Amino acid sequence: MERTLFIIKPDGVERKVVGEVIRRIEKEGFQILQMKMLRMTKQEAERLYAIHRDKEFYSSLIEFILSGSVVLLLLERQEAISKLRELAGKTNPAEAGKGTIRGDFGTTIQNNIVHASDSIETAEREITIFFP
Ligand code: FUP
Repeated sequence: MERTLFIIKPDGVERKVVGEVIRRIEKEGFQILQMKMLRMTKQEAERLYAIHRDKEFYSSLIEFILSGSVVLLLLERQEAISKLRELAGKTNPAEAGKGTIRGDFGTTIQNNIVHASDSIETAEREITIFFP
């Protein structure tokens, strides 16, 4: 069994697709171990996106993730990390396939509805930020 961090970003909450997104992941066999809705602190956002600190989109990305409430889920499943990223779709909604969460609900590469950890190491680091 693997654990991963899943985030429904402010655009997902704003667009009222929280229920639909959670329905999709439960249907694929993910167990919700913990879940909470909150507004991230600047410090949490900076820890989450530390790897992107030097990118040109970084400040805009931080501003976006702080712009509203997010839903944080600690999920468990076999091969949870790769399966969840498959369900989420490619980073850019324009390239994400139909039937993926980002493909169906995302609008721009920044406003792409959800975040899903991309490796075992990243998942451990990200889970610690929000579910210590
Ligand atoms: P992903 O692992 O699919 O979430 O994608 P990345 O780690 O590459 O990017 C993290 C977040 O940065 C994305 F969800 C959205 C944002 N981003 C931009 O805003 N612009 C870009 O050009 C690339 C990523």
